[in-house]
Amino acid sequence: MKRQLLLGTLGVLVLIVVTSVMTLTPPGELIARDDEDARAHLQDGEGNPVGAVRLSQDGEDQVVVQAKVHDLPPGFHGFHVHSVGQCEPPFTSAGGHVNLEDASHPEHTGDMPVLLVNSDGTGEAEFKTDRFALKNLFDEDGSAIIVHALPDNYANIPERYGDVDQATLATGDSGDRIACGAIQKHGDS
Ligand SMILES: [Cu+2]
Ligand SMILES: [Zn+2]
Repeated sequence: MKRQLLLGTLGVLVLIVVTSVMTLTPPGELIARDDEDARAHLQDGEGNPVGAVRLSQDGEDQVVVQAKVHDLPPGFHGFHVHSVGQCEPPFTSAGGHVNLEDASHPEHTGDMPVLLVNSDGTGEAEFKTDRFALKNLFDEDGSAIIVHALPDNYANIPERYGDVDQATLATGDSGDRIACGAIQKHGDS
C-alpha cells in the first residue's frame, strides 16, 4: 500500500517535471536561437587573431553588433559587412559591401559606424542596425566583417572638392582591408 502510494507520487512528479521542461523549451526553439546569434572571429593579414564580432538578432527589425578588437593600429577604421564569407588575405575575397538595395555607399546594407581603436590597440563598440537581419547574411556565399586601414568618409565629400568618384561611392575610401572574419552561426563557431 505504502509502496503503491510512493510510486504514484513519483509518477506525478515525473509528469510535472516533463511537462514544465516541454513548456519552457518548445520543440525547435533551441535550433531557432542559433539563427539569432552569429559570430565573426577576426584575423589580420598574417592570420593572427585580432578580435571578434557578435551579431544578435533583436526582434525582427534590428541586429545588435558587438565588436571587441585588439592588436590593431590606433585610429578610426572603416567597418563593414562584406558580401562573401571568404577571408583570404588581402581579403578582396570578401567582395564588396553587402548591398541588397542596389545603393551607393554609405547607404549599403552592410555599412556600419567606424570602429575606434585606442592607443593600446584595443577597441570596443556596440550598436544596433536595422539595415539587415541575420538571415540576410547567411546567403549561399555567406558574409564577412572587414576592418579597413583608414577611416570611412561615408562618401561625405563636399561639392567644393569636386566630383565624388566611383571608388568613394563604392567604399568610402577606407583603404586596405586589415582584418577579416567570416560570419558564422554561433553553433558553428
Ligand atoms: Cu569594407
Ligand atoms: Zn558601403
